[in-house]
Parts: sequence; C-alpha cells; structure tokens
Amino acid sequence: MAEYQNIFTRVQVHGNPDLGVPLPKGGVWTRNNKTRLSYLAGKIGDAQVGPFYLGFLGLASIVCGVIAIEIIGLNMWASVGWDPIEFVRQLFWLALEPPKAEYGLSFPPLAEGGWWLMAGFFLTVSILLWWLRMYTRARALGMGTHVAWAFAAAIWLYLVLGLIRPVLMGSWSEAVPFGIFPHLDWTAAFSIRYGNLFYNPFHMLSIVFLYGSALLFAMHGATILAVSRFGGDREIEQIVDRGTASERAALFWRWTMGFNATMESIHRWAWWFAVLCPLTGGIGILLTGTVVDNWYLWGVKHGIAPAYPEVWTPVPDPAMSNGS
Ligand code: 07D
Ligand code: 07D
Repeated sequence: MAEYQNIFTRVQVHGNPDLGVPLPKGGVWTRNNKTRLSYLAGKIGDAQVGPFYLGFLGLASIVCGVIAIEIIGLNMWASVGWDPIEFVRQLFWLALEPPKAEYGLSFPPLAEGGWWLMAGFFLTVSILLWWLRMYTRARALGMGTHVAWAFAAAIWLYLVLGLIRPVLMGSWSEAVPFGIFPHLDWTAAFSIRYGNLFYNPFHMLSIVFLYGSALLFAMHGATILAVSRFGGDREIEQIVDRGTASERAALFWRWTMGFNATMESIHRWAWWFAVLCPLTGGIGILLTGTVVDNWYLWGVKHGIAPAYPEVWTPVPDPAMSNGS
C-alpha cells in the first residue's frame, strides 16, 4: 500500500488503489474512483493521486473563483491598453482598485470600482462555498470539522479586511485592492494612516501566534522526524499503542525544557496557534478607524509608547498672520 511515505522513504510500493472507508449510501454522490500513482507526489507524500471529489459546492466555488479572477485579470489587462507583453511584464504591479471614498457604500460605475465590487462578491462567494465543501466533505467521512473551522479563522480576517470593516466605516474605499504589490502598498499605507500598526495590541498578538506557529511547527516536525526511525511518524499507533518513539520524544522535551506535549495535545497547540493568528488579527483590524484612530497616540495614552519630546517651537504659519 502507498501509505506511510515521507520525504525519506526510498522505496515506493505500487499496489491497488486505496479508496478509503466505505461510505453510507444516499446524500453522497457516487464517488469518482479514478486514481493514479505519481512518482513525484510519492517523493513528498502519498504516491496515490485521487480519487478527487467534485460535488455541486466544489463546482460552484470554482465557477465563482474563475469569474473573480477573470474580472481581475481583464481589468488589469485593460489598464495596460490590452498589450499582452506589458500585461505580463507589469503583472505584479497591476491593480483593480476599490471605489473612491465619495461613492461610500453605493454601487459605483463599473470603471470606477464597480468591477472591484463584483470581483469581491464572486471571490467571497467562491471562498464561502469552498468552506461549505470542506465542512460537508468532513461530515460525509464522519470526521470532525476542525479543518473547516481553522479555514473559517482565515476567512474571518479576509471578511474584516474587505467587507465588515469597510461597511462599518461606510465606504468600500477602505477595502483592499486586488493586486500583488498594490495590496502590499495598501497594507503599508493602512499602518501609517492609523498611526503605526505596531502599537495595536491585537497586531502584536497576531504576530505572537504567527511566530509561535512557525516555532511549534518546527518543533513538532523535527521531533517526529527525529523519532521516525522508531516508527514515530505512525502517530496514530503511537497514541493508542505507545512505543519507544513517543516515549523518547516526550522524554527529550522533558529533559530539555521540563514539559512535553502529548501526541494528541501537540495538534491542539498547533491548531490554536494557527487559528488565533488571523482571529486576533481580525479583531485588531476591526478596531482600527472604528474605535481607535491612531495606534501611536493610543500607545502614548496607555504608557506603551513614549511621547516625542518637544524639542522645537512651532513656527507660526505666515499665511495666518495679518501682515503686520
Ligand atoms: C503558502 C498557501 C498557498 C497560498 C498562496 C497565495 C493568490 C493571489 C493574485 C488573482 C501563505 C495564492 C495567491 C490567490 C493571486 C491575483 C491578483 C499561504 C500559503 C501561494 N494576501 N501579503 C502575499 C493574499 C493580505 C501581505 C503572497 C491573499 C492583507 C504581505 C500572495 C489575501 C495583508 C505579503 C498573497 C491576502 C497582506 C503578502 C504570498 C486575502 C495583511 C508578502 C502569500 C484573500 C494580512 C507576500 C508579494 C502566502 C508577498 C504576500 C495573497 C491579504 C499582507 C500573493 C489571497 C491585505 C506583507 N499575499 N495580505 O504565501 O510576497 O501566504 O507579496 O486576504 O510579503 Mg497578502
Ligand atoms: C490574509 C487571511 C485571508 C486569506 C484567505 C485565503 C484564496 C485562494 C488560492 C492556493 C494571513 C483566501 C484564499 C484567495 C488561494 C490558491 C490556488 C491571512 C490572511 C481567506 N506585521 N499588518 C498582520 C507582521 C507591519 C499590517 C498579520 C510582522 C507594519 C496590516 C501578521 C511584521 C505594517 C495587517 C502580521 C509586521 C503592517 C497586518 C497577518 C514585522 C506595514 C493586517 C496574519 C516584523 C508597514 C493583518 C492586525 C495573517 C492583521 C497583519 C505580521 C509589520 C500592516 C501577524 C511579523 C507595521 C494592515 N501582520 N504590519 O494570518 O491581522 O495573515 O493585523 O514588521 O490586516 Mg503586520
């Protein structure tokens, strides 16, 4: 069977396709049983590719996603006068911008943000349908819905950035543009506009969980690889039937830092750290401009940022004087 392969597995076993658990009849579309073996996929994971499940939700999500990308791409192409060479050359710098502030939350003319609104609508529908697909596929297999809820945390930040906060601020102009570098420019401008995001405590928390996720992932990945010679990568067996791998891994961490996670709890640690990154981040963005206008001044007020010393006296504006 093409199971238990990892990056160090040198032999790839070619066997009959593994079609997974038998599924209850009814409600679930007849499963496409087509599979194939891929040598390259086997180098980094399981060699068996498929079966792939494309139900109504998946298809509808892909259709909406293609419409969104089409609107974004064609607008970007139009912005370089339909020149294919310039489109490719400038792709990373091209943008589909949200409407100007004067349009508020109304539907602007297509060329002045209307296309942006439509692309955003289809992208959002596509992402939400994909979420439903993850949820229903997990349920159909009798699994928990942890993956869907982790994805929901990312969707929360996405919705705050592009929908919830702009609606609270009363203007689509507050939202993020589509484009590779333009969305970075927006991120930098947003931070400056609201007085330096570094002083936003929820940005701080989000960074804690971002860095923490990387650290935990490295610790967990490294630990399991270090005991895979004792079968540590067969995590499920290690949980129910503890062997030398789990015990060594646990003892290693007790030796080095006095405490160890368990085979089960380490995945809860990972789940919470990953999920809390966009969850706290979304709270931080939601508060910006709605509750707090300037995070630096907020920091000064709460004693986490120093006030600039007054080392100069402001020069009176000559335009304000009466000329005498
Ligand atoms: C590795 C999983 C695979 C996902 C990938 C991304 C697209 C976009 C473009 C149709 C880790 C697929 C990309 C579908 C296609 C068009 C026009 C996930 C992995 C490979 N960003 N951001 C990137 C998005 C925001 C920021 C890269 C999306 C906020 C900074 C990629 C969103 C802010 C930097 C990208 C989003 C922000 C990036 C790599 C949505 C604050 C970088 C992402 C929907 C959070 C980095 C040139 C990656 C870069 C980067 C996508 C939102 C900041 C294009 C889809 C508004 C500072 N972002 N981003 O690997 O190289 O993620 O940019 O909210 O430095 Mg971003
Ligand atoms: C974007 C969730 C949405 C994604 C979804 C997926 C598709 C399909 C297709 C694969 C990432 C959509 C999927 C479309 C994909 C295929 C085929 C998650 C997203 C639904 N910051 N900052 C964060 C740091 C500064 C700023 C978070 C560090 C400056 C703004 C993170 C630094 C300024 C925002 C973080 C730093 C600034 C952030 C993002 C250092 C710029 C946000 C967490 C060392 C000058 C966002 C509260 C995340 C946020 C955010 C890190 C600096 C601006 C922890 C390390 C001071 C405006 N920053 N930042 O999970 O939540 O994103 O802030 O300097 O909005 Mg920051």
